[in-house]
Amino acid sequence: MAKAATKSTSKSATKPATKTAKRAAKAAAKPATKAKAKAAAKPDARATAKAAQATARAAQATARAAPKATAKAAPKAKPAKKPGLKLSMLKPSVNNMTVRVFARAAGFDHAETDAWGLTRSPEFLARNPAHLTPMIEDKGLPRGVLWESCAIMQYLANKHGLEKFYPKAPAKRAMIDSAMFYLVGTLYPYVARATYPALGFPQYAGEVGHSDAHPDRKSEAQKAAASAIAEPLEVFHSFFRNGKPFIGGSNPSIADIRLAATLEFLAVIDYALPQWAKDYMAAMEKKLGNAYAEPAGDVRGYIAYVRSQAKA
Ligand SMILES: N[C@@H](CCC(=O)N[C@@H](CS)C(=O)NCC(=O)O)C(=O)O
Repeated sequence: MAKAATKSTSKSATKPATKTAKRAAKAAAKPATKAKAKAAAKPDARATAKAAQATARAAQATARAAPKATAKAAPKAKPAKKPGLKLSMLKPSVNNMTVRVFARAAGFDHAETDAWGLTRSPEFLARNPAHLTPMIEDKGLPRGVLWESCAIMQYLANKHGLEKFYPKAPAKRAMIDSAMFYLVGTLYPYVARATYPALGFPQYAGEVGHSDAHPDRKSEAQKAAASAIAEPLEVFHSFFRNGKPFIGGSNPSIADIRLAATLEFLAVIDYALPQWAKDYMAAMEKKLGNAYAEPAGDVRGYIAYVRSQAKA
């Protein structure tokens, strides 16, 4: 039932309200029984109202954008934003911050569900046996859901032709992919080992930090990881940015969003970022504005909270 309503809403929202209204009336008139008629009318009525709102919004936008000479021409109904998207996320996480920043910067009309404490529930596991967030739900996906922050950004950028964030040209795209794989495979594990103990996040099985080892050994492992960060971090500067403001050139790419979000965690250990990295993060925030600042605020708020707890 909920599924049918969502389907009907998103489809009809892209069509003019008059057509949708006609269809709704036709559909409501068809069913033989009263109960059926009620059930059929409900989602369509909601869909019609939403479609009417979307059309009005689109009409306003078109009217605003129209040059004077064509101002009298009938406004073309277009959805103001990209179609709705469901995102399950955890606010303190930079993996999640990545997709939250991207979704805002790309103008998705997405709904965020806080999955705190729910990722290992039977309902979540049935959809996502890896119990990982960020996770999006999209009916075009073979299994209905997708996790892994970079894969989510790649998918959405591909699906909606967002070349500004993820260039189509194979060589340019390869650099973005390389930067993201290098981050997730090499830099991030160091960042996790160095920061997760301070963040109060569990580490992965097999890690010293996860074991029964003596606290001194755990502290050594944490320090070793923190000192290992500098080398791969420098690679993003010297190789991937190569004198440009961002890995993506003059505009942030999905690899830049992934990198800047990752670096946010380092504040929890007072990591001494090189000046270029501080400038780079400031430039990301300046360029993306609230799209960056709002999800970053959740991560920063969590860091401030754990730090205040540590002091108390
Ligand atoms: N490589 C993944 C990492 C995702 C991840 O580790 N997610 C954590 C939060 S930071 C999570 O959802 N953990 C919940 C759980 O394992 O139950 C990505 O980039 O999306």
